Amino acid sequence: MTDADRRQNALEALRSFGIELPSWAFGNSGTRFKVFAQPGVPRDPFEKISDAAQVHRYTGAAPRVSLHIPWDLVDDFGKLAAHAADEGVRIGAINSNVFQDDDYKLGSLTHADPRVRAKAVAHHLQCLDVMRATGSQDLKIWLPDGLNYPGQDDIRGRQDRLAESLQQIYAALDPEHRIILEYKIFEPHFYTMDIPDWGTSLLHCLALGPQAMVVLDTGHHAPSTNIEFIVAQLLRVGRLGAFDFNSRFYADDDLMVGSADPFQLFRIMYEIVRADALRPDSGVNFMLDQCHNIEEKIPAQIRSVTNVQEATAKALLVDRDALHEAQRRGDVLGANAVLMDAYNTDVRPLLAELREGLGLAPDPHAAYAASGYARRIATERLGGAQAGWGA
Ligand code: LRH
Ligand code: MN
Ligand code: MN
Repeated sequence: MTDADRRQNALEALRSFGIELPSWAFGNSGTRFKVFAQPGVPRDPFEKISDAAQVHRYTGAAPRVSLHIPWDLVDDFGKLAAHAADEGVRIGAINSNVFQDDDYKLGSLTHADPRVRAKAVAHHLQCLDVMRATGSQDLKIWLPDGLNYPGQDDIRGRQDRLAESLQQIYAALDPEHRIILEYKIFEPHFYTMDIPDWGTSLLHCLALGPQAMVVLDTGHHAPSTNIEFIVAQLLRVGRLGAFDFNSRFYADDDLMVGSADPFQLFRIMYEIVRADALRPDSGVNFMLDQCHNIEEKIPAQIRSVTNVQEATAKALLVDRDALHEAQRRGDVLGANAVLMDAYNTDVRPLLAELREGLGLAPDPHAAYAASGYARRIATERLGGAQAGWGA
C-alpha cells in the first residue's frame, strides 16, 4: 500500500469515527477547593445538549452525548431525546450515580444491608427506563464502593454481593442493551475499591454474559500502567465496551484527552486500529469523561475531539506492512521507527481536508470562536448550573 492509499484509507475511516461527549463537561465544575463559575454555562440538561451539539457542529465527529442520572434528570426524557435530534445529536450512554446519597456511604451494589443493595439495583432499573425513553443502548456503571481500612468489611463477601446485584440488573436488560462496567484503582476509597482493575471488571462481565463489557477510563490506573496493553488484551477477548478518555498527571485528573501524553493516546489508538475496532459497529464506544475547571468548556471539548482525531489519524497512517515485516525480521529499531514515523507525521492538513470534505470549516476552533455562540449564551443564560462535581 502506498502513502497515498494509506492517507485515503485514513480519511475514509475518520469520516465515520464518532466520539461521545459527557453532559457534565458543560456545567460548572471544580475541585474540592473551589468551583469557578463561567458565564453562559447551561442551566439544565437541554442546554447541556445544545452546547454539546456545538462541538459536533464544528468537528463533525461528536454525534452523541452521555447523560448522568440524576444530574440530568428531567420529567420527559422523550422530549430530551427529541431536543437532541433537533440539535443534530443523539443520547449516548446513561451513567448511573450511586455516589451522592448517604445510604451508599458503605457501599451500593456491594452493601451488607440487602435494603441498600435493593435501592441501588432499583436506581439502575430506573436508568434502563431512561435508556428506553432516549434510545440509548449503554448502561454505564461506575461504583464508588470500596473500603478505607483493612478489616472494615469482607472483601470476598462484597464480591459475591456485587455479582448478585449485577446479575439482577443484567436480567432486566433489553436485547439491544449492554452493561458497560468501569473500574478505578482508588477514590473515593483508599484501601481497596470493589472494582479496582480491568481484571475484576472483566471477571464480572464474563460471569454476566455477552451483553456486559469493560469500560476503560484512562485516568483510573496506577502511574506508568501500560494502558495500550490492557486495550489489546480486552480487544482480544471481545470485551472492550468503551473508553472514558481524559488526561492525567497524578490521579483521576479528568483533563483534556491528549493534553498530558499525546503519545500514549496514539499508542492506544494504534491498538484500536490494529484490531479493526474503529468501525462504528465494533462495539467500542469512544467517550470522553472530563471536567473543565478553568478553561472554557465548549472550546475544551472541541480541543479534546481534535486531539483524539489527531492521535487516530496518526495510528491509521502506520505502515502496517512495513511494521509487520520489521517485526517478523526481529528488526527492533526498524519496527520502532515505523511506528514513530507515523506518530511524527503532522496530520493537521489531513484533518482539515476531512472537515472540508464534510462541508465544515477546516479549523473548528476558529469557526466556533467566530460563531458568536459563547457571547450569546453568556447574555441569554443567567445562573448556570453546576456540574455534578465540585459542589
Ligand atoms: C469516576 C468517573 C465515573 C463517573 C464520572 C463522573 O471517577 O470516572 O465515570 O461516572 O467519573
Ligand atoms: Mn469515568
Ligand atoms: Mn474518573
